[in-house]
Amino acid sequence: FSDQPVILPPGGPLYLQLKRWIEDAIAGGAIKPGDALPSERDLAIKVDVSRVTVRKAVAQLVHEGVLVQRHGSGTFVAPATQRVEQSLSQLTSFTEDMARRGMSVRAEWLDRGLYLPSPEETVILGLSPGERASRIARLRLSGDVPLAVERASLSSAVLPKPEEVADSLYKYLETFGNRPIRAIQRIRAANLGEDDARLLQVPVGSASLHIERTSYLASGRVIEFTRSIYRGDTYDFVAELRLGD
Ligand code: 16G
Repeated sequence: FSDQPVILPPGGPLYLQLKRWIEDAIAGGAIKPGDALPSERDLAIKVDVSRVTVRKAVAQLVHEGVLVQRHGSGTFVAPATQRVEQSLSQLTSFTEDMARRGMSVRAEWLDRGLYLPSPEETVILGLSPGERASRIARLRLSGDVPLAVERASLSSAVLPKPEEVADSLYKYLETFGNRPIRAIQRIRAANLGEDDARLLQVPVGSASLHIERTSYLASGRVIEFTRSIYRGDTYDFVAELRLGD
């Protein structure tokens, strides 16, 4: 933000003019991904509009995923994402995939607990009568960039203490000899609803990939049923194809 006076693009309500001005500043490179926006007060003074106008423009840009708000530290231009390749032919964990790319990995926990299973969980996980479903749900990030939302269900017999999963689910399962060795994965395109868009910090309606993975132990027992939502602007899924017989 230079010291030049701000000239808002004409047309429409003032908050939309300010919104467009911020969008143009980002598109033109005057403010870059990760940059902090001036405080609401400073911006109001600089642009010579009311704080209500600034708040409205910023709220809309946050809703659209252009800006992100971090509690206590302010408003920032959403970090740029780099696309990554994800193999479709190997049974790997998120943590392993990220380590292979040399990227950091972090989770924000949305849920960890034992629940009465849904009919779907009972059938897919092959739960016995009275057995609970152990659910873990988390937002998976690299640094500040959210990449995926994952909601996993396991039987309470294999994961009686979901709160003990600290980082990698597969690493945790491996310590009990329960690492899955095979999985069926189904991928479907979907537009993001409000809740998941907010978590992934992208505009509502953005493209995403909904992935369902059912994983099996060597014994043939299902160990995990996970629904993942991957950002469409980040992932390329790659599989090697061979000529069939
Ligand atoms: C991957 C799997 C997910 C599994 C997780 C374990 C997809 C679409 N999903 O994200 O099913 O639960 O890895 O990762 O690939 P973790 O060991 O790092 O927790």
